[in-house]
Amino acid sequence: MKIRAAVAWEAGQPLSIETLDIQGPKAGEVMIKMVATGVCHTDAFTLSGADPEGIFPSVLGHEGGAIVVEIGAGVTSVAVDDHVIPLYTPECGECNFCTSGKTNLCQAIRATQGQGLMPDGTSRLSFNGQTIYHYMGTSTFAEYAVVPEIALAKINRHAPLDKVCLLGCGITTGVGAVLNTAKVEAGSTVAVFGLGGIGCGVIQGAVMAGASRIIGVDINPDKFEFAKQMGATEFVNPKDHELPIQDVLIDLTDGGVDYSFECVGNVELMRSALECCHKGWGESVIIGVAGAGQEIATRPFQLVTGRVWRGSAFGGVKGRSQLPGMVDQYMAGELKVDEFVSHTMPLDKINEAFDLMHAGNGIRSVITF
Ligand code: NAD
Ligand code: AHE
Ligand code: ZN
Ligand code: ZN
Repeated sequence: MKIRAAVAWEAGQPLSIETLDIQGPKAGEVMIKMVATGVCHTDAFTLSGADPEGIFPSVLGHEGGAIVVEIGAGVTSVAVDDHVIPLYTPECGECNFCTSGKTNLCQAIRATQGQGLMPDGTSRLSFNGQTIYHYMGTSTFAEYAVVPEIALAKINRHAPLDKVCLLGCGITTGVGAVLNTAKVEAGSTVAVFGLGGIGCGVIQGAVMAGASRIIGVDINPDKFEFAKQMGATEFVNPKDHELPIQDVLIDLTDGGVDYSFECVGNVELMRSALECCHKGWGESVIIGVAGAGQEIATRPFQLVTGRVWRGSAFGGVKGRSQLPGMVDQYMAGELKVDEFVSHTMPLDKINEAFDLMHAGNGIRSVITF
């Protein structure tokens, strides 16, 4: 079948809209028709060439909302017409990661996913016979995608896919990092570094957890208004201060915050986020993704004296068992999603979504098909 897709031919170049060939689903696979997809900073990160796992040419995108159009042999958990969110963190329910009770990082298909391939080691996408690689097992910047069955969360069919697509990454990652990874307690003080889609998801999670103070940190003051709307109680712009930002936050909170979240992908900021935590108990969660070769540093004394450094992927959320419930929470008015959509545009304008992100304009762009 012929489909339109935004192809990343090489690092650092804009996406190019092409007509690709897509093969139907093999055993254990499902073909989905994309209704909408968000554009996450991780897509821009990979397109930039900084991702050690970046493969070109590929179809990027991992924040989709879609409808099942064809199932491969042996598929039982989804059927044609089901509404689904593709999962870059799948859930097989059987691997030792899934059964550990300690992580959402299912490893059943992680190796091939990282190689831009389906679990059988081949791609379903091509251009005039040339292989085009999958991305994060989802490749949502295309009219159709073929994904493994274990990488689909079946959701409420009444949920608007052009909104809940954002639960495929950004909002879920932020909210989940607070509730699942950090397990923030009521009354806690929280600092959020980076007030984009992820940071504002963190703010929403912190409000749900009953945090007493939620301090937003960003170098772009245009981000403060939406963050305030989400529940941030105060703001710090590092550009307004000569002192290191961790010292500013320690002064502001009488010794440091209970929890901090790095939602930028900047290794210097990761250090600040750790060091602004309270001696004895403060915990910092790294969510931002840093480029190839970059490393974090701090004095070990920071950890010896009780601060904790953690990381979180997809907010610690197990996609097939937990994401449908988050969609239902949204439908019940308990989770904000619509507000995160700043711009909506068709696939052929997708490079504008990347331009808006780089310009710091808005929170999320959604591509509709
Ligand atoms: P975004 O572009 O929407 O937001 C990033 C924000 O960081 C912007 O508001 C920007 O002004 C701010 N910022 C940049 N430099 C800063 C600095 N030095 N100090 C303070 N603020 C600064 O990006 P996003 O989509 O929210 O993604 C944020 C990060 O999270 C990215 O690194 C992305 O790859 C990563 N991410 C990780 C996961 C995960 O599962 N771990 C999931 C999604 C995204
Ligand atoms: N491929 C990169 C790391 C990219 C990364 O950390 N991805 C996050 C999701 S970001 C979504 O916007 C993730 O889930 N990581 C866990 C995993 O298994 O990929 C690298 O550094 O190699
Ligand atoms: Zn993402
Ligand atoms: Zn698994």
